[in-house]
Amino acid sequence: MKVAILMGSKSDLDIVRGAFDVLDDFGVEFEARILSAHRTPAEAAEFAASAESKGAKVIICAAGMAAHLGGVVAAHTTLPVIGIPMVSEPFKALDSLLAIVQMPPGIPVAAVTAGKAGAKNAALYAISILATGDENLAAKLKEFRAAQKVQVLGADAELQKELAERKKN
Ligand code: RP5
Repeated sequence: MKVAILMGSKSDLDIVRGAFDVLDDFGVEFEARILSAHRTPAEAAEFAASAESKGAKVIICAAGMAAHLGGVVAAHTTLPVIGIPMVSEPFKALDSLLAIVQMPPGIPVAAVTAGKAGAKNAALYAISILATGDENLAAKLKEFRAAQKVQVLGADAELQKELAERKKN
């Protein structure tokens, strides 16, 4: 296992699956658990404390509402921790985002945006951390960026064609 993923509830799983997809695409081994900072605090702490010895290089924590999971995990490990704020009622993702980023100095947690984009970016960020020590993965990341660029430039070329047609008519 290279990446450990925790989510606070089964209700987070649909969004977190987006991170599984990216890690699978890059061939990065991960382990994922549903463990809560509040409902299963001992299990979450034990998972965090043992992740490094199981080979994890980075931990992703998805949580909503009073999203303390990333902070609690970071308190039990020196591995980099990335938080994904979950969208929840009544404050959407703002409460989760603030809970994740408002760590006291000394125990950092990085945060990505909420929702699907956040899950995808958490996985990509974890991959970029792993890629600093893995040439293969670094090459795959560069390929991914190049493919993304081709897609955007393709869309732009189509738009220019459409606009040129409009001018003619
Ligand atoms: C958090 O509370 C979880 O991460 C979830 O986003 C939120 C709501 O949990 P459920 O009531 O849906 O289990 O701990």
